[in-house]
Order: sequence, then C-alpha cells, then structure tokens
Amino acid sequence: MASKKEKIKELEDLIKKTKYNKRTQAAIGKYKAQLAKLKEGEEARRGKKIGKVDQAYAVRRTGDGTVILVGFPSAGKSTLLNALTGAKSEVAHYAFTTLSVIPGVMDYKFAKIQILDVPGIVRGAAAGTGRGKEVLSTMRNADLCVILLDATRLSEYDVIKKEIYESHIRINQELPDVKITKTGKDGLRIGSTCKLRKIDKETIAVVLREFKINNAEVVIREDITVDQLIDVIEANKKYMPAITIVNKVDLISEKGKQEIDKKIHPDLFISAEEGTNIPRLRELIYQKLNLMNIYLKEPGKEADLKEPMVITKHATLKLLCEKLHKDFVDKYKFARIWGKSVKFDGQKVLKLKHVLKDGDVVELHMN
Ligand SMILES: Nc1nc2c(ncn2[C@@H]2O[C@H](COP(=O)(O)OP(=O)(O)OP(=O)(O)O)[C@@H](O)[C@H]2O)c(=O)[nH]1
Ligand SMILES: [Mg+2]
Repeated sequence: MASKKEKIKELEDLIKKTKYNKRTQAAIGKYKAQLAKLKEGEEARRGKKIGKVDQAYAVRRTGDGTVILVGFPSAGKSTLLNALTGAKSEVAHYAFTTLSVIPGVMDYKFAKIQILDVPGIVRGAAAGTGRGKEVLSTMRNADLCVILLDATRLSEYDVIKKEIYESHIRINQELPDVKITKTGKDGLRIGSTCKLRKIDKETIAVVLREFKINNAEVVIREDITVDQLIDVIEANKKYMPAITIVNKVDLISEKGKQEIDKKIHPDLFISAEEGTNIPRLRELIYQKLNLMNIYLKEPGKEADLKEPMVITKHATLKLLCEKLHKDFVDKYKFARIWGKSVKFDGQKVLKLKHVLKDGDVVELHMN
C-alpha cells in the first residue's frame, strides 16, 4: 500500500494535471477533499511529535493591534521594525539573523501598535523548515500581516503566499458565507441564493460526502470555489488582512519599479534603510487595522479630547466596556453619546450592542 506521503503526492499531481471544467469538477472536488483530509492527518501526526511550540515564540499581545512582518531571510524585516518602532532588532547581511520573536511598539495617532519581527521563512516553512512552523503559528495571532519583499528577489512572493496558505491562513479573504447544518436524515439539501459559477451541486455533494457529511441542509450565499467549500467544512482556517510591501527600492531603477508594480501590484515601495515611504507605511498599517477613536466623558465634566481610546471600527458599547474594566458589562446602566452614531447630542443609549462611530464621545452610567 502507498504511504501517506506518496498518496498526497499522487493526489497533488492528479489535481495539477486535470483541467478544471464542468465535466471534471466533481472528480477534482473529490481529490481535493481527499488531499485535505490526508494533510490534516499528517499534521496531527507531526504536531504530536514536535510537541509544544518554543516559548520564545509565545509573545503576549499588547496594545491596540498586532502586526507581523513576514518575509524571506534578509528581506529587511528587522531593519523595518527598527525604523517603525525604535526597537533595536539585530540587522545583518546574512540569512537567519533573527532567531526568535522581537516585538516593538509603533506609536501612531494615539494608537499603540505592536509590531513583531520574526525569523525569515523559506520554502517548506509550513511543513517545519527553518523556524517556519513557529513563525506561521505566531502569524495566526496577529491582526495584520505585512509581507515584506526584497525588490531584487521577487520570486519569493509566490513561495510566501503558498506557505501562508499551507498553514491554514487565508489572507485578504473573508470566511465564505456558507451555512452547513447537519441533520439526522433526508440526505443532502443544497440551496444557493446566488448563481454558482465555479462549482455545481453535484461537486458540492461529492465533497460533503467525502467528509462524511451525508445528511445536511446547505445554504450558499456567495459564488465559492471548491477550495473555499473545503475551508468551510474543515473550519480551521484563520482569515486575516495582509499588505504587500516591496523593500530596498533604493536598489532598483524607476523602470524596475514599474515592472514590479505591473507584475504584483504591491501596496507600497519602501526603503527601510533610507526611510523612504516609512510615514506612508505607518498610515497604511493604521488604516488596515481598522481602528477608531472614542472619547470618554464623566457626567458633569467636559470630555477629554486630548486622550482618546483606540478601538476597532464598528465596535459596540459592550466591547468598549469590556476594554475599560472587567465588571463594566455587568454594571452597565446606560450611556449618553455625542457624535455620529446617534441622532442627537447627548442621546441616551440603553443597548450594549449599539455600534459606535469614530470620534464619538461616550459617557457611561453604571449601577
Ligand atoms: N539597500 C538596502 N538594504 C537594506 C534595506 N533594508 C535592509 N537592508 C539590508 O538587508 C540586509 C538584511 O536586513 P535585515 O533587516 O537583517 O533582514 P531580515 O529580514 O530581518 O533578515 P533575517 O532576520 O535573516 O530574516 C542588511 O544588510 C540590511 O542592511 C533597504 O531598504 N535597502
Ligand atoms: Mg531579522
């Protein structure tokens, strides 16, 4: 009998070889489901062997958001951390200079943003090459990923994206709007509220059965792919935003820059060493973290407009209370709010699920 490894290789080859179309999609769906299950089994086996993750990688989250710098060795991650935060992470021209997680804090617009510098990742990182596993598991706990590329080594981009994907992290994607409710009987009932162009109902059924889901009610609300369906079934994926930054722009020509722009559409070109575009990168990080400012006010006093609280956009009063004190949710009576989230100034708000808006002034009343 073929070993698990051989079976994985065989399925990967089959998927690569077979052209995806109406006639083949059910078969490909089945291969992909089988592959996902095999890999899952492999990981569980290896995970047990490796044991717990190195303590050096267990950093505590602090501040208003956590950003991880991911890139190949020598892309300039440590140089960038130092430029953004004033940390002093070791910089050198050789690979694997950084060997653990080095945190720094970027102060920006009242926010304290934690930036994590980690070892470089290389091909095979997700499977454990170098410190890949530790880096990618640290990434799961971040709110934003900055993929840092060396302008002279662009081919690393595809490798990084693949390693991230293999670690069950989906960047710049949302959890697909698919609901699978297992039922005891009656087989599979599959409905969709939109046109499905990339997958048909037969393929969906084949994939579900491969995961031993034989009785279920399935509602699909967006045009998903087979891979996305498997992601939903496996329910172990982490979804997070990412930006792609090209470093060492000082080493390339204007023409070289244009070529890169056309090829991969990076969010920004920088030179971490010379400081080019660092202010723009700060702003971009802040924007991508989706933060806003809320001002607190005590009854009968003026609001303190100098020191806002930083909280994620669309946060509710409940989240604000939780952030302030562990007892505040239980003790909450009502709030008075001035700002964009209410119809008139000083409006009394009873519900904790009230959604706040940037710049709101909030006066909390407790029991
Ligand atoms: N020309 C140029 N060199 C840079 C730039 N940023 C970093 N470097 C150089 O690139 C080399 C690697 O920089 P590091 O910051 O140590 O890279 P790293 O990504 O942290 O590397 P590892 O810790 O090994 O993963 C050093 O020699 C830096 O001086 C830049 O913007 N331009
Ligand atoms: Mg480094």
